[in-house]
Amino acid sequence: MSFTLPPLPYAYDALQPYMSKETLEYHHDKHHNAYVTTGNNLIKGTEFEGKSLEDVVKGAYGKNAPLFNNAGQHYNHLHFWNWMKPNGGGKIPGALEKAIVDGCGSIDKMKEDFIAAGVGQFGSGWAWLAVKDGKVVVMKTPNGECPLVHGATPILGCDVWEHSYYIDYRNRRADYLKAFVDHLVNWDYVDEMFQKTR
Ligand code: MN3
Repeated sequence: MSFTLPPLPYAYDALQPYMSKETLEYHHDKHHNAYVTTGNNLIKGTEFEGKSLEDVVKGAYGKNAPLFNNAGQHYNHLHFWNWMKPNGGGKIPGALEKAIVDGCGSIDKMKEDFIAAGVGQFGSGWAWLAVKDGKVVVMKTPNGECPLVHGATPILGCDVWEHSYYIDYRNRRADYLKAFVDHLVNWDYVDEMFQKTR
């Protein structure tokens, strides 16, 4: 199975004013596409050819860094586009809301910790909500890593590489993360991933 780049699940201008058409054109069409084509070149002839994307990500971690970086970023971005929607943020589905309160203390605390994780990630990386040992936790990872390689299952991630926000927010990463949490998150998709961990 080779990696393919699906179209964005909404129009390029659908997330404005929180994420611009220009950002999505570069981020999806250039950055994500590069992970797909580079990943396809790197996987050829390896033991990972024909495996599921999640198995490639987990198997290549610590073993084949160039392949891991590209497969990991492909996995992260496939979900990232779906973790956002126009008019996002807002109501969190009931069972997920309860699990977040149980794991993080409160919804406000989860948002605060999620933003702090993204701001505190030195250099490129991701802020996450993940399920670890049955509990919803906030995590952060560098570069193309995700919770899958740290014994957890990601249910929400925010890309804090500069290519994700610099056109719209310049150096203001905290403002980008706040806009992501308040106006972009597709909690139905987060809930879908959460339900699969139950
Ligand atoms: Mn990115």
